[in-house]
Amino acid sequence: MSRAALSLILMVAGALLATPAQAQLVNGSFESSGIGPETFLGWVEFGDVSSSTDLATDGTKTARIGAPQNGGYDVSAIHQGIPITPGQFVHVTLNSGFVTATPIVGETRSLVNVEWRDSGGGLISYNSLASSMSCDAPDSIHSFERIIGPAPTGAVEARLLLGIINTPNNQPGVVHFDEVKMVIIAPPTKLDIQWNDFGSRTIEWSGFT
Ligand SMILES: [Ca+2]
Repeated sequence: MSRAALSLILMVAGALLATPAQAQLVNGSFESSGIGPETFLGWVEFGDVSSSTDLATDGTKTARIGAPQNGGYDVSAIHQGIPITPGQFVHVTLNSGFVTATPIVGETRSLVNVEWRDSGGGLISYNSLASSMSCDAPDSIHSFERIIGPAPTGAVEARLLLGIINTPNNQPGVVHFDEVKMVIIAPPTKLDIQWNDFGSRTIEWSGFT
């Protein structure tokens, strides 16, 4: 191979590696295993995260995430981002639930956060919602759907964080997620904003970043 050809190949490879994050989430059904310490391909994790077959609605696997119960506002979660520009909105859909053997108890609840990140990876702001709570029936699936935005000034990434949070009372909980999607959409109409399938269950957390 000529030096020029090799150089071209290296340039192409470099361009591929430098390509920004994809416009859609990878492995939102959690069917593909991760590399190294990560349980799931495409997702970064921390805390109590594992693969499960309970409550799968697509394929055979879900992301099983357990509350850490370390005496504070403790979080276990997975996260993955897509590129965004200021003013854009994201449409998030997913299924979540818990099983009878490991219920979500009391104030413990799932987290569906969209974090707006700047070019240095710094957190600008975030929107925090809950998809599963202790008042839900066990062994049932909640279909969560929400339009979130707009992305603030300086945002280059919309990072979806899925997890569970317990309060200092250390109540337990394990949540399962499946069929997770987040896509960029055009700015919503007034009708879109009025539409809300989640009722009064929107929860804003100010103590956790
Ligand atoms: Ca799945």
